[in-house]
Amino acid sequence: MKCPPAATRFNPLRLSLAIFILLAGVSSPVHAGPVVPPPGMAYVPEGYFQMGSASGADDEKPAHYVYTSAYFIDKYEVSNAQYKEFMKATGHPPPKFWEDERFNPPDFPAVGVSWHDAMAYARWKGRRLPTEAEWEKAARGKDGRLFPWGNQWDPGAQPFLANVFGKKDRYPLTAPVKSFEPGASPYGVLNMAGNVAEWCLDWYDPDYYLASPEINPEGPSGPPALNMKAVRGGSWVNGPDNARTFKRYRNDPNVKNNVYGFRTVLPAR
Ligand SMILES: [Ca+2]
Repeated sequence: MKCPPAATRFNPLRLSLAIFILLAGVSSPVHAGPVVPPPGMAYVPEGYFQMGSASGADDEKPAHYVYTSAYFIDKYEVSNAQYKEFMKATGHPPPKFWEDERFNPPDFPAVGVSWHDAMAYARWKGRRLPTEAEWEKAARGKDGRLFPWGNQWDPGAQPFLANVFGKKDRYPLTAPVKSFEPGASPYGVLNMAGNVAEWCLDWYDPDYYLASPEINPEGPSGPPALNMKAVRGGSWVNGPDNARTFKRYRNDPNVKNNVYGFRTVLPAR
């Protein structure tokens, strides 16, 4: 009796191999490749970073490790051009200083916005303001640095790294949101030191770090006694010490001035 040709002969070993390859292909994780942030945003991966400072002001202590889930954050402060789109789409009233030519060029940061205005813009974009933890991690990375670019800063030396008080950085007031590229943070986020100080999501509590959760802290659950929101990064009216990555500011969420702006966050899921 003749055997069938080799190519058509039943081969249990070959069948097992085929099933294995099929199952392996189905059960293997999909290799998604590098994360592609939405336009104008930077990706900050999940993980721990050092928050606060062991030797700074009382509200910056103690230095402690905090974990955040992955998120995207605006690479730039929200500009007047972007805010104009929001006003056009929603009828939201213009910020204070909207007609002030010193602050209103399209590529300059939106100022004169309250915390509530900033939140309204963020919601319109399907986003929110960064928590203090998200803001600080995006500014300083995981090595506890003092400034977005590192630990050293001579504000008069080139390249200029940030817009703080004075004219040495070429800007006596605010600067375009895409300026100071050499001062980018480890995640490529610009102007986390200076230019406009930035509203954060959290209520401000000077004692929050003494008992804050380790995972995704979001600040006190309700308004504490001070009834103020956190503000970060320092601005064009501050000196270098006040533009450190862990420096905490606060103010009434209704205040509108020409030194506060904001940027938005989108959780990465
Ligand atoms: Ca800033």
